[in-house]
Amino acid sequence: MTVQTVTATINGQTYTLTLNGSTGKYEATVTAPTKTSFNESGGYFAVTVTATDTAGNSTTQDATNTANRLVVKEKVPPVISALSPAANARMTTAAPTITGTIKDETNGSGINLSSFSLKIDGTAVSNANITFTPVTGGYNFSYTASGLAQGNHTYTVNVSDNDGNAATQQSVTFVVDTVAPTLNVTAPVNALVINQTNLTVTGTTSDATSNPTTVTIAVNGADQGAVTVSSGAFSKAVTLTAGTNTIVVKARDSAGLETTVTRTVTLDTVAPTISGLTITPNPVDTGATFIISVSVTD
Ligand SMILES: [Ca+2]
Ligand SMILES: [Ca+2]
Repeated sequence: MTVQTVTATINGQTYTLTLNGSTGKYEATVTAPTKTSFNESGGYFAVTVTATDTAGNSTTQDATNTANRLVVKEKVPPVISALSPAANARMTTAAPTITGTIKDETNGSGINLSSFSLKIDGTAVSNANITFTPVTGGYNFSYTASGLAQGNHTYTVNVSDNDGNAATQQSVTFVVDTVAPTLNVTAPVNALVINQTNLTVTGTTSDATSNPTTVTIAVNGADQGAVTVSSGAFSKAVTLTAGTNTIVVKARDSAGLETTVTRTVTLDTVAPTISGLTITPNPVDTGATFIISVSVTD
């Protein structure tokens, strides 16, 4: 008999195959579905071919035949986003938590978790130690590092989708700084007693990891305004009030860690008073002793 029609149905679309005279085969050039087959049952689109002869007999071959399975891959890579710590962030813990989001596009093949890679300073973290929380289109991930040394650290994140598209690798360098700055207040010494209203507070500060440091000075709770720190040295003139003055000097590194030094300075501008002086006896015999007695208050 004579073949009348040959059709192929793929993803709900039916195509007519035409006879290629040179090969003797029925052929069609078909545009692939616009979505991945990854999410289809079995991971493929069934290609159902039906041949009908002029007598009306027809035969159908479906995807139980493995050759009738069309695999379609999407080409859009997943995206790594919302990474923390951010670039140049200063973490005041040696055990920062690294978090981020990995998502594939809507109707994409989805994140292939087994492809996920987190490296810290080039050392891979076992995925078994990473928490993955499903979100639409992918996952949030979270890993708490431990024992990181002071200074720079770089983590890199890689992931692919189920169709093998690799995300653009993300690499972030941050800083661990758990050490407060040094602060040496060279003047005044503690418990200084002076009779000058003006006092210069001087000192030095430094930080091994997060220079520059900033310095603030408060006298009796009143901030004294900007303090210039040059090569770690600072000097600030302040005005004392009579009596006890509490001077609080704070050094703060760029990670936000603070060191505080408190000095107590007493301002006394009032001279002592002398009263009630007596000389006994007076007059006194030559060569004899006498006693001077005086009241002095301050
Ligand atoms: Ca994709
Ligand atoms: Ca520091």
